[in-house]
Amino acid sequence: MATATEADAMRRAIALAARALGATSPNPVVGCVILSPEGTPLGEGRHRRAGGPHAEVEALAAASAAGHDVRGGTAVVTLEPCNHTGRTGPCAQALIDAGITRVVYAVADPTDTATGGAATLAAAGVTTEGGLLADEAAAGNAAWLTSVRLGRPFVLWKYAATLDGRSAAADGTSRWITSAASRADVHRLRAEADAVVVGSGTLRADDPHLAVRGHDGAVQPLRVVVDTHASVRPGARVLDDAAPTLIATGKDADTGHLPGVDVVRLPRTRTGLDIDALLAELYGRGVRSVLLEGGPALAGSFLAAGAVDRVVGYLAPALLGAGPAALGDAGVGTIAAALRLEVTDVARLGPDLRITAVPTAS
Ligand code: AOF
Ligand code: ZN
Repeated sequence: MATATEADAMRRAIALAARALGATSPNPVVGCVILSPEGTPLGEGRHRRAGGPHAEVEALAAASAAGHDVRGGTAVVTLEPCNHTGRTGPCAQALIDAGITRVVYAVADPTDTATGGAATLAAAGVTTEGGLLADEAAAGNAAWLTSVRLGRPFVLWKYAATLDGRSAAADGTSRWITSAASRADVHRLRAEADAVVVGSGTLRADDPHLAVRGHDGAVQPLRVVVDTHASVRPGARVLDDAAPTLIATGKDADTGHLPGVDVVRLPRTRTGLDIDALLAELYGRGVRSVLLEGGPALAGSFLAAGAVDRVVGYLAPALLGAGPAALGDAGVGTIAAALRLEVTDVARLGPDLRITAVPTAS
């Protein structure tokens, strides 16, 4: 059984891991705390970016830099220590070499490449215990774990609407439906995502910038415009150099007006570009989490393709009575086919409500 001290250390490790959200793709976020045999924290670390040291190695280095002897100590880590030599060496072996005699982890490593760390540790005589605060740690790594399971990026669809579900007024104006608090929260979602995806209609209507503001050190997400006919203007704000940008367009689109812009050509479907092909392209580029920011037609295509894993709606206490709905055609023709969701969180942000929901398994 894990001790209360180890549970506290795991909470700390989960918090450390969360700081790296949005910076580690295609890798998970991982945090680690090294405890002395008496339960005193000796060093802590997190995996900061792919190619960099794993959390365990950073924590061991921190303990050693502080002059601590970790022999006989315990490593508390949010993910089962890896067993492979990838861009860095295997953490299981690093812990064994350092003289760690107990390892408590939250979630098993689900990848074929890295799995097996717990068995390696046990074979070397290290006590191992998995599953401590597993739900909390898995929630912190939800995007990465989902991407490993599905072989495509995790997709979060975010929208802002009035209480009657409209995302713009009848004349097309939409600045600002939700409060500054809600908009700041969206910047956090962007900072945590590897890519931000919008459709060309949103680009035409709002000329959004889509870069992250107010998060020092955040890795800028890849800005992706789904633009079947390559209608983006060369001066669009999304094309500036604040963050990388990818224009996804149809096989036959003319992109002569976009020299130097990163363009990918994808197959078309009846309603637009092939969403599965888009997600496969992004996955191949290392994207593990996508923030889908609209508009209504693109969100409908993603939902119709079964490619939304979480919905975050910002609802402002305002009514419009006319104007475009937050969601366009998602292939639902009758009430029995409604896309049913389960609400996982409700929060108040300034005057607004933020509702988080996940599709129910059908
Ligand atoms: C750990 N601790 O901090 C991380 C782990 O790209 P590489 O070579 O660094 O390996 C990445 C894989 O290792 C990743 O897919 C996941 O299975 C595991 N990540 N493991 O013990 C860490 N980041
Ligand atoms: Zn590792």
